[in-house]
Amino acid sequence: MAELGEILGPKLTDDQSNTIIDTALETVRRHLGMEIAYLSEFVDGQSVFRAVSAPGLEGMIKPGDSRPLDEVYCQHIIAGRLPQVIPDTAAEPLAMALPITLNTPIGSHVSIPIRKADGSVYGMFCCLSPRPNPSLNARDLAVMQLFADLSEKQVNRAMRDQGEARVKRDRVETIIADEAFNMVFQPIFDLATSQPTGFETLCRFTDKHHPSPDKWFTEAAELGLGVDLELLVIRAALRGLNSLPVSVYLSINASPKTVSSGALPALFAPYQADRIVLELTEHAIVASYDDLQSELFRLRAMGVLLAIDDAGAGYSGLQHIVRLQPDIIKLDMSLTSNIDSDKVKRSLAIALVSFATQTGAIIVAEGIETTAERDTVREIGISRGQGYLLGRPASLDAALGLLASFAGELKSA
Ligand code: G
Ligand code: MN
Repeated sequence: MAELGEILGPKLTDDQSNTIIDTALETVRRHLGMEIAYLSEFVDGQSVFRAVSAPGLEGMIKPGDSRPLDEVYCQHIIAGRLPQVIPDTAAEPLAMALPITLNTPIGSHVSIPIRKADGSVYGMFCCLSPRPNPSLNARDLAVMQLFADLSEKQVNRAMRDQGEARVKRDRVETIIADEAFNMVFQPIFDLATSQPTGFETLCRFTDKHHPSPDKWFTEAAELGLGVDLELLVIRAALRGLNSLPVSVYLSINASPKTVSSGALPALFAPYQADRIVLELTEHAIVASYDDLQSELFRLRAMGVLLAIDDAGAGYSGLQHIVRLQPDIIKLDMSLTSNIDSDKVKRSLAIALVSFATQTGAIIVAEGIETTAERDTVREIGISRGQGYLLGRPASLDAALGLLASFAGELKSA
């Protein structure tokens, strides 16, 4: 695949690619002083014109038109029954025997087969004139070959991109159809009591094509399947609620688009809404704050708590926090990391704690990996923490085991 990528060069848009082919056709046609140049594709026994340069002759030939392969020169040229360069069709008995030669008429003809990456014939790069063109020679063919090669590259590039898009779509559709993922649960601790108070549900896909789960959500979103995938994952995450004690909440991730879709209240309805925290990611672009706000209002009226995820990660500043007034602010792990030794991060966290105190919000420090980080965030007044030091994302059984171990600790205390 990498090899093919190198041969075809960097990605171009379809428009850029079409412009290259159109320019190649026009250049060759003018160089040879002929009336018509086209790039065709063979489809189901037809020669379909994909690109055409024939100023003033649009009524005769235009992109999308087709001719039966039996009636045109193409197959005879590929089989070697007709030469690639025909300065005068009158000198070629086979050409003269084809009705198209006199009907069109075709006086001179030059053509080069265009091949797919696997070597099979895609179609033809062709130039023709109603008049004979006695000057046509091998050098003209060599020049035309350069432009045909360039066009061939574009054709193969477009086919590669279409193939990749199809593979991508198949991959995401399979994941959705097979629900090919597991939910894991990462504990969120109350830093004052050192007890787990809730769990963030995180999705782990069985297909490791993308090692990071985020990439699957991004890819699904690119294909217009982002909301479908997120809703499926949220449904799976919620099932965990029934197994967990009522004092424990679940923190569930959703993009603004999924919230705005209006599908969440129905998904949440069978559950105790005040045990659900909805984590809205800060880096997600908000298309309409009005739609988002009205859906969030519905959800919060049900008792759902709102958390802003990845706060301080620097994607969209403090927009969400100011506009949405969340119940919980999740401090991004980039700010927690080394907070014990980094004065600037510490100052920002202190400012957020002050903001949270005044607005009645709770802060959760994400990504705590060391005791020094944990102690620092606790010292500056952050009330909850999450991270590998405290507990890794794990199965529901492991989450229940963790809770049981803490219940035992309490009993024995
Ligand atoms: O964007 P969000 O905060 O929802 O992403 C959480 C991700 O961070 C999960 O994939 C989770 O596995 C990972 N994660 C959770 N705790 C830690 C941690 O302490 N360190 C690191 N590096 N990653 C973590
Ligand atoms: Mn999250």
